[in-house]
Amino acid sequence: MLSSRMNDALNGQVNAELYSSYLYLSMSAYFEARKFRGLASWMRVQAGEELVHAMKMYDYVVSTGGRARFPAVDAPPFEWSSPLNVFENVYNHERKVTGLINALMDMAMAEKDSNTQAFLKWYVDEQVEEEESSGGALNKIRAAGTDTKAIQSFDKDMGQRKFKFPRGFVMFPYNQETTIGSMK
Ligand code: OFO
Repeated sequence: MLSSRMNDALNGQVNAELYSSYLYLSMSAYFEARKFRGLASWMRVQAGEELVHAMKMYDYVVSTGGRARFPAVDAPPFEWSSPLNVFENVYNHERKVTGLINALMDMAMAEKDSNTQAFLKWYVDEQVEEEESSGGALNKIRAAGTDTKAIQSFDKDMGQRKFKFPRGFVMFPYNQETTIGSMK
């Protein structure tokens, strides 16, 4: 059973994950407008992953008898000064999210809520990956500088990223026949 404080804090994180999804979709649209299809695709996959992060946490709140509540999601920025500036923002954003997850873990430990601690461990590990992948992308685009060929090759490489659901996560538990991408 979640304490009401923990319930509120997890609801706050669902909101933060939804904001992340919004942010990356906005970045995807920025790259679409500039014809960087690979980067647009990478950001779109990232937006999908953030939605999964939100849903996984929502499922945890519901399954532990908590009550999900949905305050407004902030509007993300619409413009960035350059592709490099986008990735600087991605990296900084992920570092901020790591701080939010660590604060949730501190709260679960202070409340001796071992269930929530075990649940949050997945997010702690995920944030290590998020910082690694966004930091790696930032280093690459920084190294490309103003070299058009290097930026095009970065765009192409980034477009190879594939979306994967986390192991064991079911997006539509009440309708197992729904397959993402099957509807035309
Ligand atoms: Fe949900 O990890 Fe990024 O923000």
